[in-house]
Amino acid sequence: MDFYERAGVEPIDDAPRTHYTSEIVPALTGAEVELMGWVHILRDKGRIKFLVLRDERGTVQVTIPKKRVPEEVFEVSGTLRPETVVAVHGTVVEAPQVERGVEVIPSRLRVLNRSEPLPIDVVEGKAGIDLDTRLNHRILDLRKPRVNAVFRVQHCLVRFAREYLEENGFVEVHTPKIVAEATEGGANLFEIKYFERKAFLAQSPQFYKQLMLLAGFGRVFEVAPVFRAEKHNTRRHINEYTSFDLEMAWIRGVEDVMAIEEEMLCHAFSKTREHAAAELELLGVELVTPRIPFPRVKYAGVIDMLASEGKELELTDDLDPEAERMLAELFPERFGTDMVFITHYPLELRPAYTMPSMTDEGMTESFDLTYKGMEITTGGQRIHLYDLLVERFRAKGFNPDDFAFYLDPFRYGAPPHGGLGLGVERLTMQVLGIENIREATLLPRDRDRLTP
Ligand code: AMO
Repeated sequence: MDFYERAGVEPIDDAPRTHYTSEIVPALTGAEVELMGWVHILRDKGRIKFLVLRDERGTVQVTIPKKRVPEEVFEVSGTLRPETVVAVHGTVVEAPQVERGVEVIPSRLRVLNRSEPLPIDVVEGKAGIDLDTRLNHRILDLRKPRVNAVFRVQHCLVRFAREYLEENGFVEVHTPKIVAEATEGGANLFEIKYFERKAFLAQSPQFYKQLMLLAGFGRVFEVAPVFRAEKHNTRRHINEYTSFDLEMAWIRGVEDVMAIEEEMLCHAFSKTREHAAAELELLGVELVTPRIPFPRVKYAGVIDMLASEGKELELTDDLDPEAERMLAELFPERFGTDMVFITHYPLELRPAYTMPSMTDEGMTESFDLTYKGMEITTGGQRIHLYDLLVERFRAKGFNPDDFAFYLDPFRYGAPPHGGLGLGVERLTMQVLGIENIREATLLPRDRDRLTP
C-alpha cells in the first residue's frame, strides 16, 4: 500500500533543502532554491496566488502567477490550506513591494503533508485568544514566530550561562529526581509510589549537588526539571520547572557564590543579546546587561525599606507578592538597577543546610537575587561541619536518621562550599517582560494542567 498516495501527498525524495527562508535575499536574485516549510498565509487572487512560506528561520513570499508557472504547480497551489507542509523549488526574483525585496516563483511545488482546519490561528495579530486555549493547543501555538522566539531566547540564556560555567571549571552532573527525602521542607513535595515504598519527586538537586563536592568534583552544575506541589495557581509558580543549579567548593564565603552568579548572568545576557538579536527584536525587548557588582541589601534592610513605605512585615515573614511589587519600584529608585541581591535571611526562612551567619545573629549566609521585582535565584553558603549540620536538622524538627545518606558523608571531611538555584522559566519571563510564567514554559504543568 502506498501510504503517501493514500494521504494524497508527495513522497519525500532526494531533493535537498538548499536554503532557509531567511536566506532568500536580493543577492540571490536569479538563483534556483529548494525551500521547505508551512503555508503560513495564503491569498488567492484567482489567476495569481500568494503564499507566505514559513520555516524555522522566518518567512518568504512565494508568488504563483498562472501564466508564469507550470500548469501542475498552479493546480497544486489550489489545494493548499493554512499549515499545509510544502517543498517549493523555484527562482528568486526581485520584488520591491515585499519586505525582503525578493520572492520565489516556483517551478515545482510538492505537498508533503496536509493540515486539517486549525483549532487556533498560527498567524499572529489576529483576534487574541486566552492563554488556556493557547496552552491546550501548545504545539500549534509554538509555531507562532513570537511564541517560538521566547524559547530560542531561553535556549541562549541557558547555553551561555552553561558556557560560562564550563569555562570556569564546573562539571555538569545528572542527579536522581526520584528521592527519599525533601530538601526544601515538606510542604510542596510530590509523593510517588516506588514499588513497595514511598518516594518523592525531587524539589531541587540540593543534597546531591552538595554531595558531589564531597565526592571530589570541586565545582558542579546541573540543569534539570524539579517538582513542586504548589497547590495554588499563581503567575510565577508551576509544578515542574527547570532548575539551573550550581555548587562550588573552597569558597571563602557566600560572596564568592554571588560573584559567580554576577559574572555568569552578565556573560549570558551579553551573548544572548548577540546570538538572539533577531528574536529579541521580534519580541521588542532590549536586553540590558546589568553592571557588576549588583547591589546587596540585607533582608532586615528590606523589611525596614518596606516599613518606611507603609508595608509592615515581621523579620521572619516571607516577602509576599505585594512586597515584591513594591520592591520592583523601590530597588531601581534606591540602587539605579533592577538586579539586586537580598542577603542575610533569618534562620527561620532558610532550609536546615544553610550556614548561620557569624556576623548577624539569627541570620544566615544566604541570598536571593531579585530581577525586576521577582526572585529568580536562591543561594548561599552551606554548612560543611557535621555537628552543626545535625544540630540544624534537629532544630528544624527533622530526624537526622532519615537523612543519613546526606549527613553521613559530612563526617569524612567536607570542603567549605556554597551554591545557588536559578529558575530558568523565571529568568526567561523577567528578561522578556512576560506576565505569566506559563508563557515562558514550553509545556507547563500546573494545578489544572497535565497535558499536552
Ligand atoms: P528555591 O526553593 O528558592 O531554592 O528555588 C530556587 C529558584 O527556583 C525557582 N522556583 C520556581 N520557579 C517556578 N515555579 C516554582 N514553583 C518555583 N519554585 C522555585 C525560583 C527560585 O529562586 N535548593 C535551593 C537553591 C539553592 O540554595 O541552591 C532552592 O531550591 O527562581
